[in-house]
Amino acid sequence: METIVALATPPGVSGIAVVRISGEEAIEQASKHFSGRHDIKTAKSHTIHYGKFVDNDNTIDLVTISIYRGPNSYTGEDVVEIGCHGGFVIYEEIINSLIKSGCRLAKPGEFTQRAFINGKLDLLQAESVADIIHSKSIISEQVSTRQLMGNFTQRIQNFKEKLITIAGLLELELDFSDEDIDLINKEDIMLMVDELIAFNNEIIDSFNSSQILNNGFSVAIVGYPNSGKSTLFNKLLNKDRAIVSPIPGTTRDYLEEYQYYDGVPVKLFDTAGIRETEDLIEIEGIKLVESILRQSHLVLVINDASNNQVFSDKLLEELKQKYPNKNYYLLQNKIDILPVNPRNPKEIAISAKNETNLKAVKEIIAKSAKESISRVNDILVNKRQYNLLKLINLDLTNAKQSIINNYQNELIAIDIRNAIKKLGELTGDIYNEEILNQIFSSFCIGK
Ligand SMILES: Nc1nc2c(ncn2[C@@H]2O[C@H](COP(=O)(O)OP(=O)(O)OP(=O)(O)O)[C@@H](O)[C@H]2O)c(=O)[nH]1
Ligand SMILES: [Mg+2]
Repeated sequence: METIVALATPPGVSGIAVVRISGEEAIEQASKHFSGRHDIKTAKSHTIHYGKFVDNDNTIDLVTISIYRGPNSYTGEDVVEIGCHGGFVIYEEIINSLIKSGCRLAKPGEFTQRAFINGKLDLLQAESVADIIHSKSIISEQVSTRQLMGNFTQRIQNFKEKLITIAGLLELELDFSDEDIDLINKEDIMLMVDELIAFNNEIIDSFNSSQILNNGFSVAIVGYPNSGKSTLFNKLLNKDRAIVSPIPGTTRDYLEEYQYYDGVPVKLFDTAGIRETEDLIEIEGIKLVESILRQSHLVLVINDASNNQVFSDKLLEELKQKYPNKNYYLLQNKIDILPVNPRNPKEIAISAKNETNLKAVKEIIAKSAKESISRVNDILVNKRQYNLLKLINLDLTNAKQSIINNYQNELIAIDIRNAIKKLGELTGDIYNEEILNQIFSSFCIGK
């Protein structure tokens, strides 16, 4: 394996930065550039050395060098971590000197990929490294950390062992098929398969929650022009982010901002007012509203109640028709001009401008966001895992159907074997180059 090098910390101004080297020649390469009290070539594993990092006769920086000898390192290979000063210049010079003397710049995720290949992490754990690095919320960070410690893998392994037992018994029974021996009761298989499907569904459900934890719970503010969408957006964010004006059609593009509600990241959208218009830019903006509605979890329809209370009822009905399965609230705005009585619990009277009753709006966002992640349990899955789990469930459902139809053991066993194979792909017991590249390319360089 070639010896690879990359910056392991984010680039930028900081107290220290860490350059990581991994591979057979890691220690040798580092020693070529190190001048300190000891020769690091003979240094023991897990020791730190202070000295100069030099390139030819130039001192680049005063550094600390941490030595990890394989297999007791992150990647399982010899690893050297160089602690240097932050900023944009020093680490680049250090990396360039190392490349000049024979290291290669690491590809995104290559350190973690090597850790996986050397058996330091399984695939689920490797993927959760990416999730931890990218996680936008504390809750998702905690779940990914648990996953890194192997919780999910353990549950999946149990799952797999049960299936292997079933498949084994079914196949064994085939050998005795002349003798009419029942090694395994079909009803017992049904029960086990049902249990596994339920477990599987639980994980599949948590996918949606994990999407929300990683990408945010989306809340769209929509309505006719001039209803007060941008005013509400600004008040919720506590800053003048969007332009507010009495001219209808002020917001053309959409605006998007993150905010935390009870630890859940919420993505708030301000959108262009919906109306018939000849204005081309406005038409484009209105088209964008549709794409935002599609990805939203909660939709706040703002009505200008000073027009009248039922003014936006038609719009609300149309949206519900077009985008069902979303949570809708109708906010009656501008009650400072004309007070209204809400007609149902999904209608709230506010004045965005005077901040009247904004607390109720915030509570709705917080409550919906919180509910949306209640399915997370202990398991976070990503798109690859989610797709595999769905396919596994299909195999299991087929197996179940074969039992119901009283098909031969052979046919039932085939579906169960298929499910077992996919479970192997899930944990990475079975993998191919393509899957690996796809997973690790989503990492950043240096991870
Ligand atoms: N009296 C009163 N005026 C409000 C209230 N909320 C917003 N307005 C006013 O209504 C006008 C339109 O507000 P915006 O927030 O720009 O409305 P919008 O829905 O974003 O409008 P478009 O971007 O054009 O679709 C502005 O003059 C606001 O000051 C309110 O609660 N009470
Ligand atoms: Mg606006």
